[in-house]
Amino acid sequence: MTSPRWMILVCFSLISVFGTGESLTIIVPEISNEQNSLPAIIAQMSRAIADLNASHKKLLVQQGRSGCNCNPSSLQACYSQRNLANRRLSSCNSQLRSLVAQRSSLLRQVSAFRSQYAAVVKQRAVLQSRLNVFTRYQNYGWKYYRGSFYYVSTSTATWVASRNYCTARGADLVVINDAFENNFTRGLKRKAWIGLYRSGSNWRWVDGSYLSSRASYWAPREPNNLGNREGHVEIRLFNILNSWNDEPWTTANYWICEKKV
Ligand SMILES: *[C@@H]1O[C@H](CO)[C@@H](O)[C@H](O)[C@H]1NC(C)=O
Ligand SMILES: *[C@@H]1O[C@H](CO)[C@@H](O)[C@H](O)[C@H]1NC(C)=O
Ligand SMILES: [Ca+2]
Ligand SMILES: [Ca+2]
Repeated sequence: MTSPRWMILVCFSLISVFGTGESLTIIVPEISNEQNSLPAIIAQMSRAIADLNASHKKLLVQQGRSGCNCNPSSLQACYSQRNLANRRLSSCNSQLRSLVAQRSSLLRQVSAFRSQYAAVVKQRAVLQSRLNVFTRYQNYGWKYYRGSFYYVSTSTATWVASRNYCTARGADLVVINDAFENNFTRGLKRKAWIGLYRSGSNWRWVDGSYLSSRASYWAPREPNNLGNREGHVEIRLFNILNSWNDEPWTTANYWICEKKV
């Protein structure tokens, strides 16, 4: 988690407003370590800008005056006083501009920080809920492999009862998405139900997707729909890559659940 570093480095910028002993102290706050004090920094900065603005106005008035009552005999002194006033005015001006720029840059940083912070909070919640799911299935004793937890049953049941077991635990019968997952599930070495069934003239997975020809692993001469009764799929020949068979749903098989995490 980034925590922008803010610090109230207090920089006393002494701006002498006028030659005759009058001076103005303006506190210019700068960035440092304490994010908490950001609103305070911005308030201080606004005050400093107001102060500077006020002295700017004084200078303008003073400059106008110094142009007036010039006695021709001391014209030289009058000019130099006026030049001095001009220089002070322009220095005051540039400090004012720089303070205003600093303040808006600070405001931009604050808003960037706020949105970063909100994003981090959101991410944290997502991570926390994923972690909860991980912990839950790990505690059930399910096996983790490439983004899912798997359960292989220790008893046998029909396809429908097997599926009910999985859905009651927030999971479903396994959906075999690729060759890795096919190898993994047959590696469990059980004649087991998977989440594939006949839907009209198609084969469909329990997640609603249709069987893709790129990732189907039918055993030789399957699916054969023997006796026109075979609408559900088991891993049968788990020792070979192409291991699936269609089978009547009432057969008692082991089963494999999958929970994506
Ligand atoms: C300075 O004050 C005037 C009014 O007194 C205001 O219009 C102006 O915006 C101020 N300038 C800054 C930079 O705050
Ligand atoms: C799956 O196992 C077969 C051997 O049974 C192997 O030829 C193939 O490369 C494996 N596929 C993957 C993606 O591991
Ligand atoms: Ca899967
Ligand atoms: Ca068959």
